[in-house]
Amino acid sequence: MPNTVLIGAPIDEGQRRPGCVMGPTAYRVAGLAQAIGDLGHGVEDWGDMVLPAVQAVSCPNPAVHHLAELLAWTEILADKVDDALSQGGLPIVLGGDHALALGSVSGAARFAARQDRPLFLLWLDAHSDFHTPLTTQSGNLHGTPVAYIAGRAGFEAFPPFPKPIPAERICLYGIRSVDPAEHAALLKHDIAINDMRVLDERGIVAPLREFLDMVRAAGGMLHVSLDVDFLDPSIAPAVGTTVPGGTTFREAHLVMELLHESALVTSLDLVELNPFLDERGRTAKLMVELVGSLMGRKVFDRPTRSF
Ligand code: HAR
Ligand code: MN
Ligand code: MN
Ligand code: MN
Repeated sequence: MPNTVLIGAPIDEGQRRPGCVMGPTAYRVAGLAQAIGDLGHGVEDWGDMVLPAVQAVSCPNPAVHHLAELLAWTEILADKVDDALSQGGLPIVLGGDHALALGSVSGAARFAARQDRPLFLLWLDAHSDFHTPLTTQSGNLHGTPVAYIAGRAGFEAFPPFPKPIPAERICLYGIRSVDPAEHAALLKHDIAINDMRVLDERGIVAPLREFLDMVRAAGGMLHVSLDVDFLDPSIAPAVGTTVPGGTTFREAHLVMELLHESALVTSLDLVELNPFLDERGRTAKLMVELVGSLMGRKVFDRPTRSF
C-alpha cells in the first residue's frame, strides 16, 4: 500500500471569498493524518506549500484576477504531486480553492505520461469548472481546471498541460451548476456528465461503476478531485459556492467506499473548504470521514458477495 502524502495547498486566489487559505490547517485540526493512520496506512505530511514571489502577467480578459499567483501555484504544485507519485506515494492535496487542480492534475499527468499509463479524472463537484480564462465572467480561475486538463485553448499564459486528458477519460459527477459558456463548450466534448438529473434517475452507483470499469480495463491511473460543494449544503456549509440539491451523507460515503473497493485512486484533491464559513468544524470533520471511507473504513469487513 502506498504511503499517503499530505500536501497543504493554501490557495485562496482562484476566487474572491477569503478563507480557503485556512483549509489545510482545518484538515489537520480535524485529524486527517490520524484518521488515515488508524486505517493502517503510512502517512507523511509534507507541510504547506509557500507561494514564491511572482511578476505581474496580463490577461486579455480583464475580469481574470490573480493570474500570476495561479501560474506560480500551478508550477510548484505540479512538481510536488509529481514528486509524491515518483516516490511511490498517494498524494492528497489539501486545499485551498479548486484552482489548485490546475497544478495537481498537471503533476499527475506528467507522472502518468512518464509511466506510459492513461490518466483518468473523476470530478466530484456541483460545478463543471469548464471555463477558460477567456470565457469566465467571474474571473475566478477555480472555475477553469477541467478545461485546462482537457486541453482547451485559452490557457496560453499557462505551461501547456502535460498530456491533455481525452474527454472520454473525464467524468463529471454531481453537477448542478453550469454557466452558458461552459454548457456550449461541454456540448462539443465527449465528457461524461453525471449531473444530478442522471444521478437521481440512475442512482449514485451505476454511473460510477461504469467509469471505474473503464479505468480498470485501461490499466489507468485515477485522479479524484473532491469539491466540498459536491455535498449538499445542509451537511457541508463551509464552502463559498453552495448549490442546493447536492449529494447526501450516505451517497457521498458510498461513492468513497466504491472508490476504495476499486483500488484505482492514485491521487486526490480536497478543495474549496472554507473554514471561516464552517459550523464548529463539521464540514472539515465530514471531509475527513469521507477520506476515511476512501481509505478503507467500513463497519463490517465483509466479502463483496454478501451484498
Ligand atoms: N461557474 C462559476 C464561475 O465560473 C462558478 C464556479 C464555481 N466553482 C467552484 N468550483 N466553486 O467548482 O464563476
Ligand atoms: Mn517545474
Ligand atoms: Mn470545483
Ligand atoms: Mn464547485
